[in-house]
Amino acid sequence: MERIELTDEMLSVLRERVRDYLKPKRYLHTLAVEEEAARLGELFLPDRINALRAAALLHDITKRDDLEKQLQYCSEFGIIYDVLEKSSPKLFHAKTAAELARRDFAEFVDDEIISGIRWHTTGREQMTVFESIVYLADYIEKTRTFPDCVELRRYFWGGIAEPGADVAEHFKKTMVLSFDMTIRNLIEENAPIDRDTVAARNRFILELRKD
Ligand code: DGI
Ligand code: FE
Ligand code: FE
Repeated sequence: MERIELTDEMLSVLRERVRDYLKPKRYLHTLAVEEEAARLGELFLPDRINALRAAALLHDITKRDDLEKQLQYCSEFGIIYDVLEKSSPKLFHAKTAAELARRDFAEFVDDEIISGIRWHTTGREQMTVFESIVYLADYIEKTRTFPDCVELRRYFWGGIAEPGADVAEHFKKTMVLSFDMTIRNLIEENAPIDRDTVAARNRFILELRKD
């Protein structure tokens, strides 16, 4: 699929249309992810800022749906899942949001936007810069008050502000730290860790060793 050029007017329409899919608090989070993704885009992907904004606006559109509804989407869209995912129902929403966005918001998406939505929760091995930006924006957007999120936000923007900072390397280090935090919390909760999360962390660590 070709890349789509989203105008500011299209983003305004999208911003109103996604409101129907989100609870009020989630809508505020979504708008904050949009702003954060745009800031990160200015640093790392300046020609895709509006696409990043669209991915951010759509990333949680199935978050309010319960397990029954998630499973309904899975059969409707032919989404395959395993036992591990079924035991962690929070993992469904990234997959189902990607498919719902493709169906209900076809005129606002391209493959890059869909994959940004698809991988925003777990990450994956060899994540693209686009996927990484959506993932990180979700983690560090300014309304998040969870201590790890606050710490990661400070770590990332603090490192960027350092004179002579290697921004690409610092971005990778921030990604590793985010996975460390997520994995640590999952262990604390005795929850399974998705293989894509582990693969994503491993890949960023290997890339840092190469540098
Ligand atoms: O949808 P949001 O709340 O904005 O954020 P998100 O899509 O990153 O979802 C966060 C939730 O997903 C959080 O409760 C932890 C969970 N999660 C993230 N990675 C994994 C995971 N859960 C499991 N079981 N395994 C993972 O690897
Ligand atoms: Fe999410
Ligand atoms: Fe989110």
